[in-house]
Amino acid sequence: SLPVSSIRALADLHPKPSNLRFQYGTAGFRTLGSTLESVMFRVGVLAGLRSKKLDGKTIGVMVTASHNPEADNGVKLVDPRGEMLEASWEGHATVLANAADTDAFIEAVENLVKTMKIDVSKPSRVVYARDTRPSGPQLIASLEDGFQAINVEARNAGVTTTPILHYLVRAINTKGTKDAYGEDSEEGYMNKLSSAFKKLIAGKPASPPLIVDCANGVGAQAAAELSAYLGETLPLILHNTATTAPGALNNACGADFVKTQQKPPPSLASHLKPGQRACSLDGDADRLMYYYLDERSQFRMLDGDKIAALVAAFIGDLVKAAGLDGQVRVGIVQTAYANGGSTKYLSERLPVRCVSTGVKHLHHAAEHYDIGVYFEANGHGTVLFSPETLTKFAEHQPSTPAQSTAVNHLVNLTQLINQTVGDALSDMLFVEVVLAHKSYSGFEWDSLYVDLPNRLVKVVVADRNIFKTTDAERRLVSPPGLQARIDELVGKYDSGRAFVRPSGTEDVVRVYAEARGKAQADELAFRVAGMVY
Ligand code: 16G
Ligand code: ZN
Repeated sequence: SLPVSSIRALADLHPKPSNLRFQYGTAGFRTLGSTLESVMFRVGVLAGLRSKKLDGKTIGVMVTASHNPEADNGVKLVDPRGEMLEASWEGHATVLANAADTDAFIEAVENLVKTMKIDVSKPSRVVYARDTRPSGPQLIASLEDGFQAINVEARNAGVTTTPILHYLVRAINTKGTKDAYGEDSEEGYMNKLSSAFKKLIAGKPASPPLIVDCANGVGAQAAAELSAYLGETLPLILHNTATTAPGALNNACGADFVKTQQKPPPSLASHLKPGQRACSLDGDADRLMYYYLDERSQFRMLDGDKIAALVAAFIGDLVKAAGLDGQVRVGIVQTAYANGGSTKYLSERLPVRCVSTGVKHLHHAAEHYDIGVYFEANGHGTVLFSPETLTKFAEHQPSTPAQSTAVNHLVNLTQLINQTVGDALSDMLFVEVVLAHKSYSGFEWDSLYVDLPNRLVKVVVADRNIFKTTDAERRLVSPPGLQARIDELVGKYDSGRAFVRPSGTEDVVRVYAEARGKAQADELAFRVAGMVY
């Protein structure tokens, strides 16, 4: 039975702040770090229960607030295959986090055990990690109390990136099976990625150095390690690596800064010469933005959509070259934020689906293809290879040397790509492979298609819950009548497109607009925002 007295004693040390309500949203729990102690404790207990429910499989717990300001923190759970927590458990997490006091918490735990039919005598295993935020150590201590409360076998993965934690979860759970994902250590991850990379670029001319903006976060550590594994095969010049400098994390740097400000981090300004390519990681290294300066020193951004265009076309070509065309279906998943230029380019080549914002939606939809490529414009994305596809690669009898080479490349890509979740470092290596194979500089890559001018605005409204969407968030069903007015307005703009959706991470409504010209896109966005307000 549940160790109620142990839970009680430890829960009493982590009382819930009475004035706050927590929600397990698209990115887990995320808010001011100093308010999260009770949440961490309770998530520790919940992770143990989730593991028991899944017969002792290892569950991941990542303490991070990604690209948010340094004072924020957060926590999310990772399911046994390295994927996001199953959606139905998000509600359980929210209920546990909001129980008013220890008694209510214990009652909520008992309820969960009963309704989910959890056999509490099963073992429970968890692997956990944190990013470099100053609030991390104390929050980890609360989390560990949660593990202790229900006797979880907990493995501390220390300070590492979100994607490495996801990798570890999958590696641990597949150890010794035919689906073994890799050695369950950070070295195992580095080895796997770097050796696949070296095979993929063998025989290609040496890459010019790549500037990497590490957002002053945990990616700095991982990138330095990776750089040592890569050696001369890919010279990395790391910037913004001040992981202990107060206030530095994500401050005027990182992938989110670059994407939202549409400019390079000021700290890189003097290092960016025309033609030099660079990329930015976010605070937990699961998002990636590339960019370069053109010959007129204009900043050119290569965002998640451009990455999708580059890598999806490459994979599609390899599948053809391998003689697997028709047997292996490659498809792409985007969200409504994907630039219309990218959607047009991609859908002329491969099937494209649009789904709601949030990694879990993209990931799930990508699983329906034999090879599913998904990227959000913000730089989060990966490629999924179905188990049947892996078998096809293994059993395929190439009829020419060219086919054989292409299959080998595909197999090496399955090793290079972190299929559990978007991974800035893995995606960076993938991009570098494609650039090397195609002999592309940033310029040729950027020229695959032209971005439509666009504008994103946030609107603070009295109640964002009245905004309800359909059709992968591209249309509003509520408030009544608003969508018809938006449609009428959009119709007046050349290549106009606009949509309104409530944010899942902030108390705002977001308005996105695109049009043929920059001024038109801005105008459309602000006029729609005016209707929402
Ligand atoms: C979260 C999502 C991200 C999405 C963003 C949208 C995950 C792990 N992260 O950060 O994919 O792009 O939310 O935020 O799912 P919004 O709802 O505030 O626009
Ligand atoms: Zn992130």
